[in-house]
Amino acid sequence: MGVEMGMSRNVCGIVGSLFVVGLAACGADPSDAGGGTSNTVRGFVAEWSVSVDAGSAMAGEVNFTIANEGSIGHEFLVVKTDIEVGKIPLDGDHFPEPAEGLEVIDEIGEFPQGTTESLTLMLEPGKYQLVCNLPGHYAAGMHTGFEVL
Ligand SMILES: [Cu+2]
Repeated sequence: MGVEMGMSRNVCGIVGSLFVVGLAACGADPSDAGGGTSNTVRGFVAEWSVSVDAGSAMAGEVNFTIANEGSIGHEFLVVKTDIEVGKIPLDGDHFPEPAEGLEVIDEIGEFPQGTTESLTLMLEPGKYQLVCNLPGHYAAGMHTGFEVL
């Protein structure tokens, strides 16, 4: 799975979350799972984005395999929150953990560029954000929405 594919899938996922029709259209094309539902999620972190190849998963065990495609270290947090994507209130250059209105389910701690890490979690239904909360990184765009159905 290439980087460029992951990026396009992420865009599709955002559209799909806004429009049910878009979600169906994305799911219909087997070459583009963006916006689709999968409990085996692949993606990458880089400056300055978090991108995954599925927009949602079914409640239960979800595996995230995340490559650091950037040129510096990043982390990968799975945050359960109803706060709008990208709008978690910051305290300085990052958001506090814990904080009101969000729950950090688990994380891949900072891992080096060029490496891939995996994280398997039991997730309950709800809205999530997949983010990097290193200083300045969330504000720079390292966040994407994810939903557990
Ligand atoms: Cu980062």
